[in-house]
Amino acid sequence: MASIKNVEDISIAPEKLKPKLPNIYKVIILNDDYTPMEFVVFTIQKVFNKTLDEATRVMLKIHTEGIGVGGMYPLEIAETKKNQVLNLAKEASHPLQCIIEKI
Ligand code: TYC
Repeated sequence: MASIKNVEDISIAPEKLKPKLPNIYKVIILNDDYTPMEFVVFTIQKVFNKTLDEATRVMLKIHTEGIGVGGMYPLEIAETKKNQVLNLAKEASHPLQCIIEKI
């Protein structure tokens, strides 16, 4: 096996030197005709740690525009938040939908 005699002989691929930021995902909540507004506000407060005021604004944006962003996170956290929203909705028998999308 060839041995390295000089530090100059060590080469590192440029992509390995670049500090890599994690991919970030938007957690998007969708509007529907049946889920009560209060339930959406409650869910946004609980899952995304928002105040009543912030959660109400997000809910109204979803209600008027069709979609809204609860928060933005690395993949594993975004998946967890999405599942928390879907589980709360399922438990309460509401059709509230939530998806994640890479920025
Ligand atoms: N459109 C619903 C209603 O009128 C309220 C609602 C808001 C539902 C946001 C879902 O993500 C949602 N009751």
